[in-house]
Amino acid sequence: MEEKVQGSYTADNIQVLEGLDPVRKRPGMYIGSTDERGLHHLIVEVVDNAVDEALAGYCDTCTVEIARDGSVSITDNGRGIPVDKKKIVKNGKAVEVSAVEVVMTHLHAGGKFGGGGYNVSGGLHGVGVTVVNALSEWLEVEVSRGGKIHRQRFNRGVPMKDLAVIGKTNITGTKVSFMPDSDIFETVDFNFDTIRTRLREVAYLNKGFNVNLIDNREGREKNESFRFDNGILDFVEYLNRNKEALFPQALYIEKKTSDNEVEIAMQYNDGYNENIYAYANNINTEEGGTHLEGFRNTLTKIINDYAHKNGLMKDSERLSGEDVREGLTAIISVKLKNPQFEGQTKTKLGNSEMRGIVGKALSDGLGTYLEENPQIAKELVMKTITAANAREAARSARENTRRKGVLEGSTLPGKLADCSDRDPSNTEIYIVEGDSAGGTAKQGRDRRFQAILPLRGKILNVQKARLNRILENAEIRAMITAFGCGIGEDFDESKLRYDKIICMTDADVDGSHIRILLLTFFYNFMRPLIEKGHVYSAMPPLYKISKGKRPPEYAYSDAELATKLDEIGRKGAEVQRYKGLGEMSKEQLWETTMSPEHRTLIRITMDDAFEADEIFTTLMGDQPELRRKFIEENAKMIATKDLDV
Ligand code: 0RA
Repeated sequence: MEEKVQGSYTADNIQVLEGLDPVRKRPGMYIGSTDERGLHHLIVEVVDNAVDEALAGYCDTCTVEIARDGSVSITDNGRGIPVDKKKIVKNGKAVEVSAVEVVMTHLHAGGKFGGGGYNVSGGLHGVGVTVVNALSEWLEVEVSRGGKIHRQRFNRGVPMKDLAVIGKTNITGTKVSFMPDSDIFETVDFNFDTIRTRLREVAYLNKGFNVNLIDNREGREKNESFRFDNGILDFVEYLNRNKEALFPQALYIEKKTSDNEVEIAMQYNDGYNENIYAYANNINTEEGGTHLEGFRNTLTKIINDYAHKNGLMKDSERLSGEDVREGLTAIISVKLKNPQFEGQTKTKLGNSEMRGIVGKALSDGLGTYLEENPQIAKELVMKTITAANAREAARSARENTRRKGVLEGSTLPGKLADCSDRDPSNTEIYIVEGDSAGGTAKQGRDRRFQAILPLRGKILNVQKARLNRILENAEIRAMITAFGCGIGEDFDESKLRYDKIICMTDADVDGSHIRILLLTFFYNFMRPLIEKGHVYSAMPPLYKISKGKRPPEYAYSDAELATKLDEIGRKGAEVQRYKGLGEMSKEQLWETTMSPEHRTLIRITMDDAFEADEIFTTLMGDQPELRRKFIEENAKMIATKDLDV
């Protein structure tokens, strides 16, 4: 029911009616995209409101529940959205509606009406629950506040009725339930794991905050709860869980003022990667910003100062930022009143004061820690000096290899059987596992355009070695020389000697492992090769099926073997299982795996390579069980993937 307002009203209690049509017309502008990512963003938007309430000190629990019908509800125990009446102009008329309705139907009205706390308003965030309402087939909001339960329902952002009281209560809070609009989203099927990852992050970033996730969908029933009393300290220990830590416990620094809050957690491990995540108001600032700069600059300064002051390093020497961050896992989380988000994806913090605030917090916290723990401090400095020396060694190793022409490809490796065509756009190189398969491939190939490079055994895991060792590795040097395009900063696609780089490994677990190691190397040192689509995986068959006089058939999986046997009849059929490529005759290898006419090649995407790299960087550590499982999965994935030639 719309009530007419009598008499005059002042400008400041009139809100301009901004219909929700723009949101439905250009959803991407408000939630980034209408794919799975955008869909899950709807939940994030509502959860952020609950986190806001938590930051303001009014809320400690948030529950996300997926209903049987696929809709989602997010419940919090915050103050509840205000329910008092507001004067607005609606369809050209001055009317009074509840604050709930204003929040739900007016863009930018979601902001708190005054009051303290930090406002989450970065990037795509902060558009709030209004956008969720606009993009939902239906949305229902239930507010417990002032002793009463209130409810209102909307269809595609349009209120069905006014806010109504439906009962009594002695708690406060908000429950928002919604069904995403399938006219807008490519998919409306929520993924438990995607939500889980984000909720876990929220729980880590807000210590003591309880987050529950419940899936009630038929056959997918599941639930999980997160609460981390040590917040980002627990986060860092989680990230380092498979590594050998240098500090017995992660270092935690916290500094609060009335205007802002800085938290830092850090722990070194025995690896070589830098793993630093920076957040501002719970938003992952992927593009970095002033808080990250403050952290980095100060870290370099503190460690150099300590090393000089304690005679661990000559005054003339200096550790670089990279040296002091080698093997460092850290989280920097800042909360501030008016965050400025900049950059391409609005995930770069711009508030210049945060540089000094984070720097000061770190120098106080880490400074004290180093003074109080001289043994650890010394170990840490020695580690960074080792890193500096290794970096220097790598630089000269690179200089050397360059001088010797290895990186330029002037002296080709002895094991390479090159092709005769010199036009790179026509040629391809097969990276083959082992000398035996290499031999067959050399005999079976078309030497005009196909080159063969056999590698001995497993190649080096580049995630577990420093650059100088990587460059000393014979197999890696052979690849660098054969490809001719250099590595890292020196990479030059125009010098690439082959159009296709084809990993031809056995169709077993070891073969998968080697392929992943190769991808990890390409991803880290020759990434444009993958980005430009030069890297492929060959598909050798697993089985040969012979029967009578008919030409042999090949199967690439157990499932395919079964289907083929059904087709041709099992009786009299003979099945040979290939244990390795080396077991095939050169004719068979050509026919099944190398001839452009018959073979199947799988182009490796950045996603594949990223996944491989990710596994070696963070997931596997030294857990053989996990590694085995992953490799088996990967073998399956490659075998079942849509194939394109
Ligand atoms: C506007 C003002 C206040 C709280 C909220 C909105 C609010 C919104 C949502 C959305 C989901 N959960 C929420 N909880 C709170 C401040 C209320 C006050 O000052 O009492």
